[in-house]
Amino acid sequence: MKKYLNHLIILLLSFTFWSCQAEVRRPEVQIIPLPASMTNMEGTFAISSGTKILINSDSPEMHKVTANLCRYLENFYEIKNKITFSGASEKNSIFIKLNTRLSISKEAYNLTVSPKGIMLEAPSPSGLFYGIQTLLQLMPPIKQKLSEVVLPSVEIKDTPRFAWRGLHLDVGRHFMPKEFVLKYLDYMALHKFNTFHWHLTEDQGWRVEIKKYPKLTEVGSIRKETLVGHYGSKSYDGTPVGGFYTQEDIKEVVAYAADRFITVVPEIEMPGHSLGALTAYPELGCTGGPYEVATTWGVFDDVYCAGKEETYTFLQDVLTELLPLFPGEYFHIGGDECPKTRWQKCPTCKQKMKDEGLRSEHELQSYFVQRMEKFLNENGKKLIGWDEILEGGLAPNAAVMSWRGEQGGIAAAKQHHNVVMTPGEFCYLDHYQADPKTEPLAIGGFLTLKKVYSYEPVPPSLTEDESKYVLGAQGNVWTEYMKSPEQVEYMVFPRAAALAEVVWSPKGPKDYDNFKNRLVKLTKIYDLLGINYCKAEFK
Ligand code: TNX
Repeated sequence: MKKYLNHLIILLLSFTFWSCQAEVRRPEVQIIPLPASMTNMEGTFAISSGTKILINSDSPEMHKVTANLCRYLENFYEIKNKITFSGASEKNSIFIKLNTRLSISKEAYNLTVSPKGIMLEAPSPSGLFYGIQTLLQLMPPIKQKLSEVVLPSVEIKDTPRFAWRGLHLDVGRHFMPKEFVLKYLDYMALHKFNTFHWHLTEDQGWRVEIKKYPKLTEVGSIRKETLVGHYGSKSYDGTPVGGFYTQEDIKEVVAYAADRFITVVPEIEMPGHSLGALTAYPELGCTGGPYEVATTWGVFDDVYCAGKEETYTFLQDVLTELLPLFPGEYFHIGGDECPKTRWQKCPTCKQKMKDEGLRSEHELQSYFVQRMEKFLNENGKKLIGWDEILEGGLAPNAAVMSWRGEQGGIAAAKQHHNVVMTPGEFCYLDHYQADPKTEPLAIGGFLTLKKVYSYEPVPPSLTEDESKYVLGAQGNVWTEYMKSPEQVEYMVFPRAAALAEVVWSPKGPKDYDNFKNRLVKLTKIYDLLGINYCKAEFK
């Protein structure tokens, strides 16, 4: 009996040793955002320079999608692969198959890694692109010359939950160089975000070239100095801040985004947050100025005059130059935080209200937004604005971005208008993410990684039919307290990873600890890419 026991122990020990070895050889699968369905399988597949990349369609889009994979393999592991046109899979290959007859959603994909090879299939290039983003996360997060890259066998069937998976960037408060905007788009792609909301104009600076109105950038993009510390401080830094994008820059950014299946939604703020423009063209305000590009934060009484026809002509001219640069379906007109103080006293505004039968200044704002909507619709675009555009009556086809909680979004969805959820409590990435005592100065608030992860964009008060109007959610990045790209990265990551999972992965019970485990690998990728992320959750 004792003899057998010894045998049994030896057998058990060797089995444990063997399975540990297998464990070491088969890397863990840690993907963010979590795919809709995933089955781990036995074994691995090794990509080497002998692995062929096969594509079944020779279109430029397919080459762009595939280039993304090749670039990664070459940059990180110095592995170069041959791309070959082929209708069928082969041994030791990565087969990237566009299959338009596949009845899954446009951005969905199926990915199988097995000891025989890799098969990625999707009905559109965007699905293939997301499949490749997943494939990249299956690779080891190191930058090192390798003869082969070992991937765990896995079967993934993935599809996004929401169509609008957004990240925003305010370049009005602090201008961010074009080179950083391009990086931001790369980081978005890694997380499968597909909408970049570019907030281009503000009280503190107008940031886009408009050929018909050169003073917008010559004058309106420069503020003489900036408030030091929190609102209420009397101290200023004495340093001028400027910066703007030329229309050529815009084209470059939009094309770069398109290569990553990201739509750029520009925002030109109106009727409020417009001191940059008013300083350049004071005749567009109710009092006629003079105005000054703001040096502090908050909400200002001086806004576009809603009574003057010149205001509408000016804004339509601005949009006429910008619309051809942005191929997406939505154009954001702001609409938030517009005090009615000047309008109440302005004879031109009062006259306009009388002429149009408007009973309140809120109705005057609604009239303003409706005129802009009509113009946008006539030019083939849809209007989106912050939830204040509900006040005084929503424009007929407008979509609403709900930021003051979810109430605006709920009201709009109940009126069968499209909605993007960005409530401050869950989506404001400018808020503190850890103890303010140990964090760099931020605007305020408190939004932890865990809280972002807990967000559910469809409020329970909506019926199933009304829920369909919730296009998705977005993280907002207001840059009052972010002076540099590094600071933007610090505030955005890793909270954007939590949000990516909110908007991509299926609804259902969420396991935060599991997410945090997977985040370890993603942060190693951040390290490789040089992203300056916040480590408060990893201490
Ligand atoms: C509110 S969100 C604003 C922004 C500020 C932000 C700071 C919104 C539509 N307006 O102008 O930058 O709060 O968190």
